Amino acid sequence: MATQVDAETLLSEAGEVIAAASDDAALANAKARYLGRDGVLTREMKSLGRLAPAERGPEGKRLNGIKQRLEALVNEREAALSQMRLEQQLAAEAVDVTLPGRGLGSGGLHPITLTIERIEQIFGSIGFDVADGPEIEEDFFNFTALNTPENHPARSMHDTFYVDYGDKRGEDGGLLLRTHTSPMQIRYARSHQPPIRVIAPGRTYRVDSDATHSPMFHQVEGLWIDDAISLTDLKSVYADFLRRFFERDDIELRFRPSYFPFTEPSAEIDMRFGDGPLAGRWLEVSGAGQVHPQVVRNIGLDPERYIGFAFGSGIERLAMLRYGIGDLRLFFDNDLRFLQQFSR
Ligand code: 2NL
Repeated sequence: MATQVDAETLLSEAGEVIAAASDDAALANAKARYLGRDGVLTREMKSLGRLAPAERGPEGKRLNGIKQRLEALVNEREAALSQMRLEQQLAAEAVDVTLPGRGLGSGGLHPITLTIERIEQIFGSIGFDVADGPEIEEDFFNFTALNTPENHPARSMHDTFYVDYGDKRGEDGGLLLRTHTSPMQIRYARSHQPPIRVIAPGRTYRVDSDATHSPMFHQVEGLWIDDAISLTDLKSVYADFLRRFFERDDIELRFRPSYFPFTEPSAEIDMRFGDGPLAGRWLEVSGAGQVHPQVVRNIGLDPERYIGFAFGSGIERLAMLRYGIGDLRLFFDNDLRFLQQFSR
């Protein structure tokens, strides 16, 4: 009994099955069907032994020829599938190099920075210098020079962050995160001659954290000392500042008696808009006063000869009033949707 498989029929049928294999798994199945251990061709090969010896040689040759052509068909299909895969991948990963670039997103200044720049510009225009100084400060410049008694509650660890900083020690012993920007003014006043006319904006730190207090916040202080600077000058300077800061002239000021160790007399400055959503409401915007004679002495001047005023205002508060911001924490959340509203 002969292995009478017809080469052309087999090859054309196998050709169709192999060509229809649309992925590696289908091709492996097709290959197994013709060339595998239970495949059509293998079966034919196995039956060679039943042929007459004289027929085995030619028939074996014929089957081998078919096998080679089948293998060639499988290899071709394999190559075609691999080429298709590559083309699909290239199409999926195609980059359109003709598109315009995305560019670098432009940064912007933080609203607190913008507010500080605005304050510096206004005070600069009336002759105030800008002081700078360390945020890690010595006890002397933060408290002692400002006439703050040794037992004052502000000096307690409940209110002030103290810093352990190797063997670096201030005159009175400790280092701390400055609780106001006054120490910059003390440093400035001790190294300049009157008239001393300076503002000191910057970061300050207090042990306080809730919806309306951040442990880090910003202050601007002002100091003007000469031989005849009075609270009258404070009122005109601060009124001018507020009118220019808020860009309106319907602003009223009110001084309320208060107490600070570094000024005497001391006052809280309230302001009131004549118009708009806050009209008629007194808003506290600053502490202020006449520089205490002991502080004048501590900066190296004779209080019999020199006199002046100082004030301290919260920058977040001024920025919130100017921009209509309702929540202090927005300044520190770093949410771009908030911050981008201020970049110009
Ligand atoms: C407040 C109070 C104030 C000062 C700060 C000051 C600075 C020197 C001398 C004297 Cl060098 N005084 N600064 C004076 C009065 C009040 O700030 O509650 N600010 C938010």
